[in-house]
Amino acid sequence: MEIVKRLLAGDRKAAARLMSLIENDASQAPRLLGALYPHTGRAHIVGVTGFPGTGKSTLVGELTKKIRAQGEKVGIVAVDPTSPFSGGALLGDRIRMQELSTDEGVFIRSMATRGSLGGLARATGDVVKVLDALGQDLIFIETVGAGQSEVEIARAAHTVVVVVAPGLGDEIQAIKAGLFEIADLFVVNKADREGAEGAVATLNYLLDMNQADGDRWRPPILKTIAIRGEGVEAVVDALKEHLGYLKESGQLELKNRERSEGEVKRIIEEALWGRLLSRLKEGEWERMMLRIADRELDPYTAAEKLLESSGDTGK
Ligand SMILES: Nc1nc2c(ncn2[C@@H]2O[C@H](COP(=O)(O)OP(=O)(O)OP(=O)(O)O)[C@@H](O)[C@H]2O)c(=O)[nH]1
Ligand SMILES: [Mg+2]
Repeated sequence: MEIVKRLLAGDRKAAARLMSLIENDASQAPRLLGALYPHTGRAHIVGVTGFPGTGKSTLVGELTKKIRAQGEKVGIVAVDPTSPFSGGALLGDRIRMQELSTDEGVFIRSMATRGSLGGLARATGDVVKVLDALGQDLIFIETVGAGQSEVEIARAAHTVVVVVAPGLGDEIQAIKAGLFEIADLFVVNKADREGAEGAVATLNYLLDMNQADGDRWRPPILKTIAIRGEGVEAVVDALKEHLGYLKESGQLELKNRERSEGEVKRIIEEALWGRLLSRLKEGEWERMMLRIADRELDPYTAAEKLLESSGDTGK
C-alpha cells in the first residue's frame, strides 16, 4: 500500500493523511491498520494525566525538547480540547508550543473529545499506532484526568504520569478520580508556588499507605517548574527507568497483551453494537426502553430479544 510505504519511510504528510483516513472512514481503517500493524510495537507510550490546568501540556512540551536533544523522535496526542497544542491558550503557551511544531522530529495530533467513550479510546489507539509506525520513539498521550474515558486512555499507556499542582488539594482529588492507582510517576508541577513540599509529603504518605509489600515499583514523586524547564530532566530519566523496569520485570509484555485484548474487545463491542442498531426497526429501541421503564418488560428479556434480532443468539 503506497501510503503505508511512505509512512514507514518517515513521510509526515502520509502520517497526517493516514490519521484522517482512519478517523473519518471506518470502512478503510481495518485495511490500513492491518498494513501498518506489523511495524508497530517499538514506541514507549507515556500517558500524562491530571486535572485541568496543572501544566500537563507545558510539561509535555518541555519533556519533548529534552528527549529531542537526546536524538529521539516524539509523538504527542492531545486528547484535550483546551490544550495549547490545539490553540485556545495564552500567547506565551502558544509560542512555547510553536517551537515544537517546527521540529521535524515531533508530530503533534489533537483528538476531539466528542463521540462515544469507546470510540475515543479506539481512535487514540489508532493514532498512536500511526505514530509508532512513523518511527516516533516516545509517544505522549495527554488527557485530562477528569472523566472515565480519559483515565482509561491514560491507563492504556506503558507509563502513566500523574501531574498535580500544589495548593489545590489535587492529591486528594486524584484519589477520588482513580488517578492515584494508575500513576507510575507523580509530578508536582508549579513548584514555584507555595505548597509544593506539602503536596510531595501528602503523596508520599498516601503511597506508604497504599503500597503493598510485593510491589517492586514505587512511583517516584518529582517536582518541576515546567514553564522554566526546571526538574524536567529528572522526569525524562524516570520515564526511561520505568521502561527499564517494565522490560526487566516482564510487565511490558503483560501490558502489551492486556492492551491488545482490550482493543479486540472494543472492536467487537463496537461492531456488534453497530450491527444490532442497524437491524432495529425505526423507534424500536425507544419503545423497548419505555416498556422497561413501565415494568412491562425486564432488561434481560429485552437484551435477549435484541440479540436475537441482530442474529447473535450466542448459540
Ligand atoms: N507558575 C507556573 N505556571 C505554570 C507552570 N507550568 C505551567 N504553568 C501555567 O499553567 C497554565 C496551564 O498550563 P497547561 O500546560 O496548559 O496545563 P494543562 O494541564 O495542559 O491544562 P489543560 O490541558 O487545560 O488541562 C499555563 O498558563 C501555564 O503557563 C509552572 O511550573 N509554574
Ligand atoms: Mg493541556
